[in-house]
Amino acid sequence: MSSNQSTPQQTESPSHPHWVGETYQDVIQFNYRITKTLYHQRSSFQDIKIVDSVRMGRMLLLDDCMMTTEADEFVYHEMITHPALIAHPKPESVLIIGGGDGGTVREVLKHPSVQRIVLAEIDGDVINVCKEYLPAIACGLDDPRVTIEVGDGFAYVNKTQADFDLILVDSTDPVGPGQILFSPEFYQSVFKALKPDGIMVNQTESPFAQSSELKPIFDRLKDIFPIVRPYTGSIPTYPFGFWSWTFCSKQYMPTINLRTDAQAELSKHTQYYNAGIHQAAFALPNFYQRKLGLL
Ligand code: SPD
Repeated sequence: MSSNQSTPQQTESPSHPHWVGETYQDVIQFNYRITKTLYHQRSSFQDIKIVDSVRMGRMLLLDDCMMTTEADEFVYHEMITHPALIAHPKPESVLIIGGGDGGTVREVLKHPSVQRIVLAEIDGDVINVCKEYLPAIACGLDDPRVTIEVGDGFAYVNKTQADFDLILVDSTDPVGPGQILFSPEFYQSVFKALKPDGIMVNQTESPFAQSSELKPIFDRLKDIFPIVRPYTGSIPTYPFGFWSWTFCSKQYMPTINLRTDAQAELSKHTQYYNAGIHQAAFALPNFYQRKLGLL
């Protein structure tokens, strides 16, 4: 969290001075009071902003969309990683698509069985900026087990065959450049890039998002993976504060035959994830089940 909660040093917009925010479908705004803009540049792919906020610490925004904050990043990064890593009997090789801030890498590195992590991130500027301004999140990126591939994640999985135990898709939202990472073609390539008992997890937006966004993604995943289980967690700085991921597996179920010893050891080093959260996260509220056509 920021220790500097004094007078703001820069303004962000004439209409909302000293605030940054995210607009959801032009009908809702989620705004945060900031003390300082630490970095703001356009890369070859997107607008990158790092600000220091009064309440949620430093924040990374890409194209004015909240990606991560120091205060609550642990929820997202623990939940995109640990359920699958604990459900797999021996995760050794992990591919992360996106995730240039490094938070997902940091969590995967908590698993001693993992020998190789490839991070395929399209925007090298995101990696460099996060290393400089969000070191507690990016701290694993220089680990010798990590290979960073700056380039198109879809192209990377396309040329990969049965190579990974896990593929974690830490994408932006399904608009603009991130849209391809929600396509049937991408999911098919991920399926091929996984070993015969591999697992994919992708971030799948808020259960409060419109059914027209959620159901097609769920249906596409079910067309390709035999086991598809959405799960949820609370992330205050993402729109609506309630988020989902989807566990997509060729063989292993998400809530049975877990590595409980590893889970207990891991829980000494997590802030959100534990054995109870693992099970509870896969229990879906009725409104969400209805949106997905499960009820
Ligand atoms: N609406 C925000 C979705 C962003 C998901 N990815 C965040 C990246 C954090 N590593």
